[in-house]
Amino acid sequence: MFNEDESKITIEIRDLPVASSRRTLKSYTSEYDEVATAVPDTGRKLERCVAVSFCLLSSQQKSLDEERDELKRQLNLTTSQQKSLTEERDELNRQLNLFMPASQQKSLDEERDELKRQLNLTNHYLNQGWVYFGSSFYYISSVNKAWQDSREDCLQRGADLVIINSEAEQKFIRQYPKYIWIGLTDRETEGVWKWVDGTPLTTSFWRSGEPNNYRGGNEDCVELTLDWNDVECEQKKLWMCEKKMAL
Ligand SMILES: [Ca+2]
Ligand SMILES: [Ca+2]
Ligand SMILES: [Ca+2]
Repeated sequence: MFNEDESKITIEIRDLPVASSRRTLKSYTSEYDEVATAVPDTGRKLERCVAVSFCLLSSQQKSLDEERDELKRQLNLTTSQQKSLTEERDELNRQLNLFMPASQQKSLDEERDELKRQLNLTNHYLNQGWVYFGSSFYYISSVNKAWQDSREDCLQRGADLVIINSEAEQKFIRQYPKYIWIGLTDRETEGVWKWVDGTPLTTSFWRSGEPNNYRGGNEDCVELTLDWNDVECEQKKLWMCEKKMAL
């Protein structure tokens, strides 16, 4: 008969091709007991034990094979579903192109981007205290500066001193505090008034008796009170910037 220690057999399988099948088999006590009862011979019992162990291994191998086959099946299913989705997407694109040519889509995209850009810019100006009127944003300063420094400030803000193109614009600006610089000057040629964008003066709103080049003729810049007056450019005044933007 076997002693107790012999009833626990450990067999290591080293030569199976699949690495995962190299496992330590141990303590198949119950299987061994069955074998020990049926076959009294020690050698045969061992053979039977090994045979039982191989059976178990084969069974595990089979189970692994089945698992692999199932995974392959699922992978194929996924690939097939993906192919079907790709085809569906292509068909939708084809129908969309039929309905709306690519050039039209591009144009809509560009329009959307432009609207976004304008919206961002509008928010930017409104947040900085600019006011929208007609087709421009307007900014009025809170400090006084000479005409040229005032203009520099407007340029730094992406704008220029205000250009008054119409009576409506003139009326709009008259609501603001008196004595503000506007973008009109005759510094280049005395008596030839030009706006800061280089355009000549056509519609004017001079106060009666102005421009008068008062006291020595050095009045080359224009302030807006209710109407316009030419004054020396070095005087320090509030100013108004204008940024044209059609919304
Ligand atoms: Ca204007
Ligand atoms: Ca002058
Ligand atoms: Ca004057």
